[in-house]
Amino acid sequence: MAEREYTFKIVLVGEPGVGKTSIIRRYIHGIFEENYRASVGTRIFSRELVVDNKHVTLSIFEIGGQEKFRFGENVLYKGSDGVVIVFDITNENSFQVLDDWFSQVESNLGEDVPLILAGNKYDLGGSRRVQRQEALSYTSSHGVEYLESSAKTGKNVIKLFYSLIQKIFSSPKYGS
Ligand SMILES: Nc1nc2c(ncn2[C@@H]2O[C@H](COP(=O)(O)OP(=O)(O)OP(=O)(O)O)[C@@H](O)[C@H]2O)c(=O)[nH]1
Ligand SMILES: [Mg+2]
Repeated sequence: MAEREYTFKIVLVGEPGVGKTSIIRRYIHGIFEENYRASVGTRIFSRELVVDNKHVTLSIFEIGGQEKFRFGENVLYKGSDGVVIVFDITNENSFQVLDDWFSQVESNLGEDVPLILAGNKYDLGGSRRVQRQEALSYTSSHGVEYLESSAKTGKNVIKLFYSLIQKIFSSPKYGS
């Protein structure tokens, strides 16, 4: 019997410079670049993988920091199956404004959208400004999973997408 194929849209959101593009680039191409170029406009990345014997095609979008200031609906969220909110563990502000990102996600996709919070730049632990414990208590109050990642070393990058896909499969929409 032919296996069903799934196509999921995933968006990464968060403040400028936290590493959204770098996480995607690491995941899709297995590379890392030190140079920072702010993302302008929309680029869609795609990757196929198998999760728990299911064929999945991911379309991955990034919503940049400037999008936060657009009120109401943001068309980029439309049809998203899952979200990664990213902050930078060396940048306190990127953590402090997470409420804004959570409410933007919620107003566009509802409360129950599969979601993971990523504390990125784990490799820069010496400059850490946000303690793991703080982030964990923040996420437990929102009922979401927290992972620390590094686009530079690759730590938890595959796991981030894998866990999110598993959450999508166990969400009411796909209900397995
Ligand atoms: N050391 C380290 N640097 C990182 C990591 N992730 C991203 N960076 C660096 O941080 C800077 C910003 O990364 P981007 O991936 O462009 O950030 P972004 O979130 O896409 O930023 P915008 O597109 O402006 O919203 C770049 O110089 C990256 O090289 C990481 O895990 N570790
Ligand atoms: Mg970017």
